[in-house]
Amino acid sequence: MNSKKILVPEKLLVEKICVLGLGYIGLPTALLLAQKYSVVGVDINEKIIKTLNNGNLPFEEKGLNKLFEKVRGNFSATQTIEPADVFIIAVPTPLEESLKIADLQYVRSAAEMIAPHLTTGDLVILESTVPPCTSENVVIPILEKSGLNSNEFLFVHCPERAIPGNTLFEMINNDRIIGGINEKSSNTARYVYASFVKGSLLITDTKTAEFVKLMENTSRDVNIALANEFAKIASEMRIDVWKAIDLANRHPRVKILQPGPGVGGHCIAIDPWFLTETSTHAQMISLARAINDSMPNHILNKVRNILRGVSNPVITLFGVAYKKNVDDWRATPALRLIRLIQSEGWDVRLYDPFVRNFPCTIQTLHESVLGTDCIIIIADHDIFQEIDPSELRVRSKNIIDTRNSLKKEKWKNEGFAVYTLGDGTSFHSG
Ligand code: SAJ
Repeated sequence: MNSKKILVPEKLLVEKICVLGLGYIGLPTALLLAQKYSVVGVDINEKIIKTLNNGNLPFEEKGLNKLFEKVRGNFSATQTIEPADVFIIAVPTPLEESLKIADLQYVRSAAEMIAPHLTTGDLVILESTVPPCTSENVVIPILEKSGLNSNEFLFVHCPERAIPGNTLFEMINNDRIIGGINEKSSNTARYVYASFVKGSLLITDTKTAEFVKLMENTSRDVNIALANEFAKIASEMRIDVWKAIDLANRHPRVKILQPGPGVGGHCIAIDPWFLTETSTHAQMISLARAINDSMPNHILNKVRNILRGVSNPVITLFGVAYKKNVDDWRATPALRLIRLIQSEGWDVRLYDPFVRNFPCTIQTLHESVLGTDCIIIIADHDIFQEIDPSELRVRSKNIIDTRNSLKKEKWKNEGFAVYTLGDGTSFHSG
């Protein structure tokens, strides 16, 4: 047995860490670890590697630039994996849309990349979100192709919990779950994360860790679905759901989330399916998914009502990111709404000052509204508050606010009809 290093956690020798996947989670994690360790970031995307090696970041995130500047001496980016003491897998787990199951191809190939470099006592950390038992049934068997069996290397699942838009703060301050295949694995991972995590590092087994992560995101999805259902019911009853939710949340044990145009992003719209794929008992989870996915249709119904009789309508979406103040547009409900509008044969224009590389053209504010009949706010970026409605050269003055984000009077004073989702007066789908 090749005994490359001392494996007593309290005396652990970790010098080099290899992070596979330099996306919204992998890159911040790599840079936080580079404050203490020598870190190599690996990504199959050549553009990301070049961008980083030229001293730039591939995406924006609060505080990341400053951290990057600080740790650049300890961090390098490459397309090929290198031997290390710790390997962290932070690659995406997309949804196989037609089957509603996890597509594990990136997780598999990351494990395949690690296996030839794995030596006795190395620690492998899986951060990517996966269906329960994936560590045991998929990842560890691939790592064993190294010739080592699972008691010769260390393995934990340590799901990330940070919220895009506040990633660094949450990576440092949130509690984390560490699910090891044995005590030594968990203790070693705890030692590594303790270099930057101020929250508690809570130890469990791998399967429970996988399940906990999915429960967290699923509970948020179900809660948002409930808020969306409340919004529709409140509309029927001419009640302002936003005020009603505020009041209900004054109960000490009630925390209802906010209605909106649907749930996007790479996590909450996807992870709940990883539970339904492994169980025959899931019912509420898929119903919540269906409710949230139906919100763009609900909005379209409203647009149909507003624009009845208008020939060749033009509709403008403000904010195609999946939520406010981020540039990430993965699984954004805007995409579904765009398709629905196009299938009506209507013209759709888009404005989002943050989003890049979107599949449809994004225009400037004034181009996007020129001659439009209806503006719809999808992601309520703070910057939209600065828009002066008197300067917009629209054809018809209609604005739909799916987030209850507008200062209504400002728009009404310029002659706009303001329709707010769930406000009890303006958003009836009939
Ligand atoms: N949304 C609503 N109403 C709400 C809250 C959110 O409609 O009240 C929508 C958002 O607009 C967005 C979607 O839900 O389209 C998801 O946004 P989010 O802010 O709820 O969550 P994410 O996807 O940015 O990050 C989540 C977080 N999980 C939880 O809060 C349980 C984060 O902590 C996870 O690390 C992340 O998923 C992940 O990577 O799994």
